[in-house]
Amino acid sequence: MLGLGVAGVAAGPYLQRAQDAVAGKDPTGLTGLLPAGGGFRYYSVASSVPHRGPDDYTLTIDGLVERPANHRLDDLRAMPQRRLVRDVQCVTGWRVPATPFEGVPLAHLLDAAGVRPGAGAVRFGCFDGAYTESLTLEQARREDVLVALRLQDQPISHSHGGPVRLYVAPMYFYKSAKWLSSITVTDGVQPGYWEQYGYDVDAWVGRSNGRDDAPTV
Ligand SMILES: Nc1nc2c(c(=O)[nH]1)N[C@H]1C(S)=C(S)[C@@H](COP(=O)(O)O)O[C@H]1N2
Ligand SMILES: [Mo]
Repeated sequence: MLGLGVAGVAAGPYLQRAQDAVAGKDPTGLTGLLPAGGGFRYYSVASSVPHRGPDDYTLTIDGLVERPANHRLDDLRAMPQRRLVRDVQCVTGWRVPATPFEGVPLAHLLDAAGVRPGAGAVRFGCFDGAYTESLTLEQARREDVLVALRLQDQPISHSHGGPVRLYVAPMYFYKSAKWLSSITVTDGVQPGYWEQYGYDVDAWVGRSNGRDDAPTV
């Protein structure tokens, strides 16, 4: 526990520098600079992102599963929903307290697809065509990981990654991939977009931020 806390503090400045370095290459020059209201900041590594809604949104589930699927927005809305109220914490320091997210538990979608024996991880793709994330299968099955349809009790807006984004409550917000379009079950973890620039693959929000939701083992 103590080790995790110390690692979190030590990693902070390094991660900030990593993000600054990458922001310098951002074609828009806007990444991380635009306040998005309500304490959020707007982040996108892509300069423009298409809009998708009930007529043209699909979430693909594939990879090491028995029953690959394409879910439309209405399909997702008809599934069991869970609402969580937690603090949002970006690794660069900004935080939005007590933020409601609501959506389908990722574990429900994985169970519906039937994860094959031997699978170990999940990779997430986005319809911005650029961002990726991943989780171990054990992390992905946590009850506080959602395929989110609602933020602050409203449908998720385009700028917040709507109509569907991932929400990984116990981890830094970079894990919560916006504009989610695919969930691929894989053998092992493939580091996501920011993780290739030095962010932790295991992004537990640590004690240094007043929380410690990491496993105690
Ligand atoms: N597709 C996509 N998802 C993303 C990002 C991104 O650039 N593209 N940025 C991540 C980071 S670093 C943060 S802090 C949050 C920001 O979410 P917001 O724009 O809704 O505040 O989205 C995360 N998910
Ligand atoms: Mo972030």
